[in-house]
Amino acid sequence: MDNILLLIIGLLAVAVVLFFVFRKKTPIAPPTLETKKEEIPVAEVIVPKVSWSERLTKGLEKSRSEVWGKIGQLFSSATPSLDEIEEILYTADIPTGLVQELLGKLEQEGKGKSPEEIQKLVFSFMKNKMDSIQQSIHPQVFNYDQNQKQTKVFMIVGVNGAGKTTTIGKLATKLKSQGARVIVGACDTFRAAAVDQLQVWCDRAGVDMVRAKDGADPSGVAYDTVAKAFAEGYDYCLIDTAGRLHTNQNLMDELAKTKRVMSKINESAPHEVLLVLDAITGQNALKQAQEFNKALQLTGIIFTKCDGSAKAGSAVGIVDHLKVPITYIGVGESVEDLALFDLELYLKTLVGLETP
Ligand SMILES: Nc1nc2c(ncn2[C@@H]2O[C@H](COP(=O)(O)OP(=O)(O)OP(=O)(O)O)[C@@H](O)[C@H]2O)c(=O)[nH]1
Ligand SMILES: [Mg+2]
Repeated sequence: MDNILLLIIGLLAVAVVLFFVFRKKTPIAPPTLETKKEEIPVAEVIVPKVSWSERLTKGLEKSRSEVWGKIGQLFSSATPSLDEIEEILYTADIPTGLVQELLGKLEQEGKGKSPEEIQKLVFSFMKNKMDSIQQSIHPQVFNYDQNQKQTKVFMIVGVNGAGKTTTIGKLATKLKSQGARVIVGACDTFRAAAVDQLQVWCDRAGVDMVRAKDGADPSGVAYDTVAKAFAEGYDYCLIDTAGRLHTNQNLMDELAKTKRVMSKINESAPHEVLLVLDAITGQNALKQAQEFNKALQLTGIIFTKCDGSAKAGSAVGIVDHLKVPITYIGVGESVEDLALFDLELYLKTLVGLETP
């Protein structure tokens, strides 16, 4: 009996020891470090879509406020200031003949009219000067048509820094977004940086580019690009050229040669020879245009940087004298800042009349 009692006591003692040894430790909860996630309000970035008409209005602001938009007010006042009008037209680089013609028209038809009626008079004067030349543009050349059979070749020329490469970048992007297959020829082989600049645009646009070694013959690059464009059925072939002074005969001859070699691939090439003119150049732009036209028989003008000066109206003198239409107009550095030239919209925006 005593033995049994001892055994029970022993077992109980062992159980108590085991209980304390194997007692499951309650894990100590770590300090709560969790910080309440703050709801950071995500500002919704709404990039307003700026229409072309708004871009043009902004781009031509200087020319409108300093020159063309003022004429109605100046002429309709109690003491019409013809001298002042004459002066601002000259500072805006409007050729003498045109200035005198416009002043004559204002004197004949503008007396007693409201500022708005005078603005309309200026508008119709300018339109009359440009309309028939602008009609010679074939807009279908510049807009991609899925059914087009043949490669269209555009050769882009101009003085240094006019905006050739940027314009080609914008054009390539636009045409590609219309669905066209585009190839670009980097014929400004004088500067490696020029080719790299074009490469950036082409990569961004997702279009192909033909480049040669620095210092290669530019007409050779033009030939290779046009040959590839025709052989592989590209829709558009855009040829960038090095900027040059219109007074440098050797460089102008080289440009004429570049143009000639393209026609060896296909006699219709280049379909467009487009001179890029910087609006800031004003009166000198006409001189440049005349020389480039003499060497290359231009088919159109691309009027850039109209946002940079009050001289955007000088387009009227250039078109009137040269009889070459403006095909595109540029009012800034982004792709959306270039568009096909619409005479009515351009003139209305320039003189400050209501646009559709
Ligand atoms: N504000 C403004 N700047 C422009 C416009 N078009 C081009 N530019 C700027 O003008 C500068 C010269 O442009 P480029 O395209 O390099 O001119 P380029 O004719 O190719 O120059 P070269 O190859 O050196 O002869 C660049 O800084 C462009 O961003 C425009 O319509 N408005
Ligand atoms: Mg360039």
